[in-house]
Amino acid sequence: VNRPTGKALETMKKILKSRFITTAHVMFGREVEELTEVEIYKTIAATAKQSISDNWIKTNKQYAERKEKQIYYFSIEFLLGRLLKSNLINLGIEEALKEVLGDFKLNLSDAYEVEPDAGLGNGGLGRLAACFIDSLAAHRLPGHGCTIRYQYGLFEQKIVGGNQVEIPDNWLRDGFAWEYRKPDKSVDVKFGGNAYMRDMGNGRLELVHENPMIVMAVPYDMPIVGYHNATVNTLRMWNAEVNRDFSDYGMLTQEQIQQRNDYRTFVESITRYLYPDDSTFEGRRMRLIQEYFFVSAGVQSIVRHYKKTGMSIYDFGKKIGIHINDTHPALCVAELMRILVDEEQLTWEDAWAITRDTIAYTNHTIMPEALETWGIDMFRPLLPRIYMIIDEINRRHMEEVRRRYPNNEDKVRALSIIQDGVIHMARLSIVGGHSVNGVAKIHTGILKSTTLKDFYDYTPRKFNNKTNGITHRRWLMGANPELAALIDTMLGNRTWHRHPEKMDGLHDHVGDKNFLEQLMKIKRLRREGLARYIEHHNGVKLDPDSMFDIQVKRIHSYKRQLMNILHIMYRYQRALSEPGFLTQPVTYFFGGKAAPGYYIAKETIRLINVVADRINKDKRVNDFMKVIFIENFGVSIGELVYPAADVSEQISTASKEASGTGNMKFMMNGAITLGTLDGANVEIRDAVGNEHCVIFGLKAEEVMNYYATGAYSAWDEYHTNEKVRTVMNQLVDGTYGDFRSLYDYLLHANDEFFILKDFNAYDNARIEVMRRFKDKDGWARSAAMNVAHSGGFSSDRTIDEYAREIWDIHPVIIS
Ligand code: 26M
Repeated sequence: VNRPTGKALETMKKILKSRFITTAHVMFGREVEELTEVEIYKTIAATAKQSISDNWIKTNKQYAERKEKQIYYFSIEFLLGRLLKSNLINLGIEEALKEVLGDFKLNLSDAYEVEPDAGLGNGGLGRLAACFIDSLAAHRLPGHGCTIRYQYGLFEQKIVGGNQVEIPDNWLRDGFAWEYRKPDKSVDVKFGGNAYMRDMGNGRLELVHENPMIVMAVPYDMPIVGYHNATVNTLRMWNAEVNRDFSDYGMLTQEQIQQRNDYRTFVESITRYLYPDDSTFEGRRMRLIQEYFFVSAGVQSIVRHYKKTGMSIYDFGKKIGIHINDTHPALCVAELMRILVDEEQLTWEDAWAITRDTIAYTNHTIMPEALETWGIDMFRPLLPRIYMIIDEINRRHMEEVRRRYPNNEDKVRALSIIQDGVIHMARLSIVGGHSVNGVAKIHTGILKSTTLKDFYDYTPRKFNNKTNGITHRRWLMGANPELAALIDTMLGNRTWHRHPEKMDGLHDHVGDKNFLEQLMKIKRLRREGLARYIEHHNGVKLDPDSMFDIQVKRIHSYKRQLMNILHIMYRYQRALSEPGFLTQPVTYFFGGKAAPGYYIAKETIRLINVVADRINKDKRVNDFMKVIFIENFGVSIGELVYPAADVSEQISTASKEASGTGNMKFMMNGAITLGTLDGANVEIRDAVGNEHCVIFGLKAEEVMNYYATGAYSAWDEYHTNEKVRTVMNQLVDGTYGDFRSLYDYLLHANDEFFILKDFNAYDNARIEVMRRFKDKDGWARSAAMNVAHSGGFSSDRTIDEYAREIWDIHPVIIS
């Protein structure tokens, strides 16, 4: 499908216009001229839905008729952001609608801003899931999402007096335009009670589950629109509600009334809110309840739908794939076993073969404190039957391990799913599936050699790498339409829209002065746009010709925002004592949320804001440096930020960032990576070459050696490195108030992320970046090289690899 022009465009406009008017009448009983802002947005969304619904119905029908294998991507987070613009782009009607609205003196961009972000995720993991479903539909692949419909998404961040304050994200307040409630597809999810096997007398055992608490899971479906094709897949979000036959009438005793109230309170709390922590595992009971709730509802509804197609249950694994995004949906393994054994009456062996064929798992972290484990004490009373199943899976698994490694109880312990009273969810995911993948080459390498070494030795063929990607439709075509148009012009076609790897054709043009000039013009335009936003929100005026150096991501020690701000403090202090020290104007940006209970992360935010305030008011340095904290960073603000960047800060301690995906968004928009050899930075460096990025710091191997030998001392570093000592002292000598917590953290935790150790290397790297920025032509060439080689980081490439190498699914052409 190509963009309509001429007569086709006129016809499309006519249809859209009449739909738009009628929709306003039907939904609001108003003429278009009378609509409020929110009503205009909703009318546009409803108009777009009319272009979606036929294809959605067709897609579902044809998937069922053709009995194609279907993939279900289970993720406890889908960080979708706004959907109107990306839906219009994918439908190919953005231009036409813009013109139709123009006839009414309405502005489409204004309407975009009315939509709240669907913020059902913390960061990288949730945003990856969102990019993946976009790419699945773009490639006509039969793949769907399964998640929780949180009533409150990730909190909104306000900065008050330099501190982060969390405001509840009531994103459903005005209703969510893209969801369809499907009460007839509800399923029951059971918690608690008593589970045991009863002898049927005929030699068969039967499962009995007495007195469970029953929660009704109601699905809300969202259409996922393919790019310029007829595919519309589904993201199913589950909502917890009180059971069907729960009602408030009848004669009840005080005790019964109390019980009912308790039940209602419990049920309504299950899908109330998203846990705002993506870095440390806390064995919170409600989180386990959320996990089982959406897993059980999702798997039950998949099996129910599958059986309706009439295919044999023995073919389930050939026709259905279930992907578990990190371990949060790992209970899919046990839930599928439960359904196959208890409800479908399969033998354990048959059920197990099917389950392993069906399930695949992605690991997203090596950080030990993030790995999920559940104590049996909490787990068993809550999910008695699921516990029995995991115990049996493990018993059989252990038998096999002992056959393979006789008299090696160390191996048995390392490979055991249940160890010392806790269930290891990563181990369950590996044993219960046929594929385990990491999210960047270096990350997969570390999994194999270190974190999951015992499992790699045991089943090496399960392990594979799938380097992450981002959808270029949202992050380039949507966020930076001028740059997309320039690429169209330079390549002479739009083939890259569908085949982003074709962007590498730009490589032949990096010597073209006119191209580079246009590119730099667009970068300047985007910096102006961000500067306008910041002036409005922060009241700070910025120089759009300064170098925009940006670090936006969740605040976490291993991502080292602290190293960044300490280095800014160091340069500021040098500038004050050495006139002429600063020669390149730089604006430093930070953005990101801290988990509400993460004290060090919150103190880091406070330090950034205090330093920013001081520097931004200091006339002596203001022509050369400003520091900005961007409040409430998320998907929508990201769309404004990534295109404006000159320098992409990717400075995690090597080995700690599994992949990163912000690094790819920056690169695709022509920023130069200033980073460590961590996660996908390594592959970005390989794609652009050392001349077009700046790499510094300890290597992953060196970091891991220091951990293994304990040969690093932060105290020694502090005492021998004057730059480090001077700036560290400013945390406690009153220069910026009291930041003893950060000072103590660095020294007493022995600088666990090598901030002090990497400080000088970072200093040199930043000097190198500024040196390169001064060479305008060289810089433009580097920016162009980054754009040119970013096509391989489209999630379209990633999804093709999953489709071929893990899922074995194929495009289905919807006609
Ligand atoms: C789990 C249990 C309880 C509470 C919260 C969680 C939880 C939620 C999200 C834990 C981790 C979560 O996300 C981790 C994450 O975002 N990891 C990132 O995944 C990206 C996509 O693969 C990578 O690019 C990042 O490097 C990785 O940090």
